[in-house]
Formats: sequence, structure tokens, C-alpha cells
Amino acid sequence: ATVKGELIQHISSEEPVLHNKVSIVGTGSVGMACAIGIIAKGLTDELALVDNNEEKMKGETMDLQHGSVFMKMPNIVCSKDFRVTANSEVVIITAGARQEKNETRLNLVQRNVTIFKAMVAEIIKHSPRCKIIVVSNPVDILTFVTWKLSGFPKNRIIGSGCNLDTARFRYMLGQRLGIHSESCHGWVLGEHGDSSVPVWSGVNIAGVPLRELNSAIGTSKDPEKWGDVHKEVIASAYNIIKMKGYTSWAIGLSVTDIAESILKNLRKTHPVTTKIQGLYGIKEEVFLSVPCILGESGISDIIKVKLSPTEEAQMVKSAETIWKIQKDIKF
Ligand code: 6V0
Repeated sequence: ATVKGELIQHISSEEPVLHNKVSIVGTGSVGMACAIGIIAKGLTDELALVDNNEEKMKGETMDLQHGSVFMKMPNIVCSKDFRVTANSEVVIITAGARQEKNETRLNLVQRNVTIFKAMVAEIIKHSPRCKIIVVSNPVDILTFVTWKLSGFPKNRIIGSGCNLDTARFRYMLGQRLGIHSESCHGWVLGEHGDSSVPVWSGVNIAGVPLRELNSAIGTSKDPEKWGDVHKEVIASAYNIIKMKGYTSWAIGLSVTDIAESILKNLRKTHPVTTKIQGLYGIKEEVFLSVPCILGESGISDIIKVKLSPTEEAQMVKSAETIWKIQKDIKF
């Protein structure tokens, strides 16, 4: 007789079923920040981690597992083999190639297409009904690549897109006004990063549009230079990378928020990357951020934001920039 045998009598004949399994591909700084966010919120009953750097992956997994006493989550598993991700509700991709010195964006994208080909095939084989959240950069193009490679309907492929840019924007508005970021309403849409579009026409606090108080807000004619808030949003990734080498915490929290809306079928709106062909006169198969309703089917609906003529022109320009790279991708 063993202690376990003497202590426990197994009475269930049924196999346990996973209800909200999450897998994260890539156990780098971003993948692990997503992991800790998801664990802290208790969003999943199994977390699977995959990376081709086995040592790092195993070390990160053990380190997380040892926090088990402090989390309400039974299983953290890892493997180089994607079988460990089987039956996931949500798969988060944070793996990919990093931009090398003097490398063009197209070259980086092309290298990532090769990596994504293998990764996406494995993900969909083991979780044919999952929703995929793409985080790796350039995120808008890689969301298109994932959609193309997976053959999934577009609602199940979500790019983290401007979810982070919008969070930064709201934080910085809040800092200027002395108001918590959650009460500062405003959206950054379009491309994640350099050509993102701050929708000043919709920025409001408690329903009071700031543009009604300052008609030049966000423009070069604004004496208060509110446009600097968006400039700071764009510069923030570069500044943080200069100081700590990478960004991780805010992107991890922002991906956790996206995953929560899907896993709990919250139907919250998020600025995430989706196929926007047909909107704002965009004719190409381009993926950019617009406010999307997220729930159990992924992106069920998009919100048709009325943009000012300047904002719409910026959105179209983003689409053109992305299309220039996307059209030359070889699958
Ligand atoms: P990192 O720390 O280099 O981690 C990447 C991980 O991916 C490493 O552990 C690699 O071993 C692993 N990896 C690479 N190729 C494969 C593969 N074929 N299969 C399995 N694992 C693989 O990078 P970090 O975590 O800092 O960043 C990850 C990605 O997120 C990068 O592309 C960033 O540019 C991107 N970010 C996206 C943001 C967004 O808002 N969308 C924000 C921040 C970073």
C-alpha cells in the first residue's frame, strides 16, 4: 500500500475535459508576461507553453509551477512538440524572428512566414477550433499571414494590434488630466506602431468630447500640443527598448485582456487587428486595427467608426504602407 493509495479513493470514471485551455507559443519576455497575466486572472484550467529553446522553456515553466500554491490553476505544461497545445480555446503566438541589423521589413516578414508556416500548421492540427491571437511583429502583417496559412474564418484570427497603443494613449491622457486611464476614452486605430491613427474626434471624458473644448486638439495648430500624447505613444516602445531591452509588462496585460474577453464571452470592444477590406474605401486584403467586439467566437462584429477626413486619409495611408510589403510575400 502506498500513502497515495491509502489516502485517496478514485471514484470518477470520466476523463477530465478542458474548458478554457490557453497555449502560448514563444516563452520570451512577451510570452511569459502574457502567461503571468493569464495565471493571475485565473482565466484558464491548463496553460501550455511551446518554444524551440527547450532549456529556456523548461526553466520558465518550472519557475511558474513553483508558484502553484498562490494560483488557482491546476496545470502548467510545456513541450517543443505542439501536441502539448491540443484542444486549446485560445493560442497566443509571440514567437518569431527578430529584425537584424540593416534587414528590410519585407525580409523580416519573409523569414517569419517560413517560421509561421510550420507553427500555424501545428497549432490548427491540434486545436482545429481555437482562436489565435497574434502578437509577434510586424503584428498586422503576421495576422494576415496567420489567417492565410490557417484557412480559418477571419473571426478566429485576432492581432493584438493597437490594443497596446490605445492603452498607452489612455494612460498618457490620464497623466495629463489627473484622471485614471480607465475613465479616459479614446482610440488609437490602424497600424500598430509608427503609422497608428489617434482618433481625436472621439476622445472624451465622461461623454465630454475634448475637441469641443479645443477645436485644434491633435493638430499642429493646437497651442496645448495634445498631439504630443500620440507622439509619445509611438516613441514609447523605442524608449522602453532603449532602457530595458524589450517591452513586456503592458503587452502581456493587454493580451490578457483580449484573452479574457474571448474566454468569458464578454463582448467587450477592443482595438485589435482584423481584415478591414471594404472599410474606408480600402480594397486590398489588409489587416488593421478597428474597434472589434470580442467574445467566444473571437471577433464577432466590428464597430464602424466615423473618422474625420484627416483620420480616414491616415488610415488609408497605413493600409497602403502595409500592402506594399504584403503584396510581395511568397507563401
Ligand atoms: P524573445 O524574448 O526573443 O522571445 C521570442 C521567443 O520565441 C524565444 O524564446 C524563441 O526561442 C521563440 N521562438 C522563435 N522561433 C520559434 C519557433 N519557430 N518555434 C517556437 N518558438 C520560437 O522576444 P519577445 O518575447 O521580446 O517578443 C516576441 C514578439 O512580440 C516579437 O516579435 C516582438 O516584436 C513582439 N511584440 C509585439 C508587441 C505588440 O504590441 N504586438 C509588443 C511587444 C513585442
